[in-house]
Amino acid sequence: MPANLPPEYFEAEKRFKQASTPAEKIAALENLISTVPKHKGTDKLRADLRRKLSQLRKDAASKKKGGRGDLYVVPKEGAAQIALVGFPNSGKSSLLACLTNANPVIADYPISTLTPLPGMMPFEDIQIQLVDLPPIGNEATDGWVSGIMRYADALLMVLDLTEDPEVQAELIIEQLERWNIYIVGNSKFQIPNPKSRVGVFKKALIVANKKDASGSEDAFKRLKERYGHLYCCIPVSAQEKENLNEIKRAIFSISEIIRVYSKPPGKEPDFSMPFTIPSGSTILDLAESIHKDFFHGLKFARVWGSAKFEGQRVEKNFVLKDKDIVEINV
Ligand SMILES: Nc1nc2c(ncn2[C@@H]2O[C@H](COP(=O)(O)OP(=O)(O)OP(=O)(O)O)[C@@H](O)[C@H]2O)c(=O)[nH]1
Ligand SMILES: [Mg+2]
Repeated sequence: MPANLPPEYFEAEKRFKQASTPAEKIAALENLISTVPKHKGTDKLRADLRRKLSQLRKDAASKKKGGRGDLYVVPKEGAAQIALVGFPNSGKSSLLACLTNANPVIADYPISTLTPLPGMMPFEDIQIQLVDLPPIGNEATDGWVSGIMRYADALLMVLDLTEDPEVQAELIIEQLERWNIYIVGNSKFQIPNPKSRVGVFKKALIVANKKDASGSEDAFKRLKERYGHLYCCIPVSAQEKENLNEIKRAIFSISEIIRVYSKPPGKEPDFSMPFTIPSGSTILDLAESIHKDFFHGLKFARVWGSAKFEGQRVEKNFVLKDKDIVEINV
C-alpha cells in the first residue's frame, strides 16, 4: 500500500467496506478513488481500484438485465448468507420479518412465498444475510430453491410446533439428502449420515416456531429427544417475538465466522467495523483478506485478546479468535 495516503482515503475505505448493496458499493468506491492523490506512488492502487469498480459495474449491469437468473442466485451480502428451509406456513417469512429489515408477505395460506427474499440481520456489530424461500416440496420451485441452499453458508430449518415438528425435521432431512445436501450441527462429529461422501455438508440450526401455541411444549420435547443431540434446537415465537436473541446468537455460531479489529501500529484499535473471516483463520489469512500488499509485506503481528498476553508478538500461522485485536506490521 502506498505511503502518504490522506486520512480521507481511510474514511472512504471504511464507508466502502460498510456498503451493502451493489449501488452503495459503486458509489462508495467512486468516492474512494477520488480521495487517492495522483502521483507515481499511487498508480498501482488507482489501477486496482478502477478494476474493482469496473467489475462491480459489470456485475450490477448483468443483474439488471433480469431474466430467470435473478430467481436462482441471491448475491451474498454481509458476513454470511443463511437460507431458511421449511414446509408451508411454518413461519419462515414471519421470522425474516422479525429478524431483518425485509418486508415479506406473511399469510395463513400455504406457499405464500414464491421468490427468494433476502434481508439483513444485525448481530452486535456485524450484519448477516438471511434468505427467505418458498417451502420445499413444490416441484415448480424445488430446483432453484435447492440451488440457493447449496450456495448458502448455512441453513435455518424452520419447523411448526403445531404440526409434529419431529416428523417435519425427518422429512426435511430426507429431502435434503435426496439433493445431496447433508446438514450438520455445530460439531463435525455430528454428521447424521457419515457414510455419505458425495454432496455438500451444511451447518444447520433448528428453529421450532409457534411456541405460543397450545401443546407446543410437548411437541418441542419430542423434537429435542429425537434431534437435540444432533442440532441446536431453539423454541421461538415469531408472533410474540420470543427467543429472537437466542436465534441471532445461534445463527452467528453456525456461520463459523470471527470478528477481528485492526489496530494500526502506534494507534488505537478501530472498533467501528470488524473484519469478518472464517473461524480458524490465521494472521496470514487475515492479511490476505485485508489487502494483498499486507499479505506479501507482512513482517509480524501483535494480538490483543486470545494471545497469551496483551500485545503479544505472534507468528503468521497464529490462529485468531472472535474479537481479537490485531496490529499488522509491514
Ligand atoms: N401462533 C403463531 N402463528 C405464527 C407464528 N409465526 C407465524 N405464524 C402464522 O403462521 C402463518 C404462516 O406464516 P408465514 O410466515 O407466512 O409462513 P411461511 O413459512 O413463510 O409460509 P410459506 O411462505 O407458505 O412457506 C401466518 O398465518 C402467520 O401469522 C407464531 O410464532 N405463532
Ligand atoms: Mg413465506
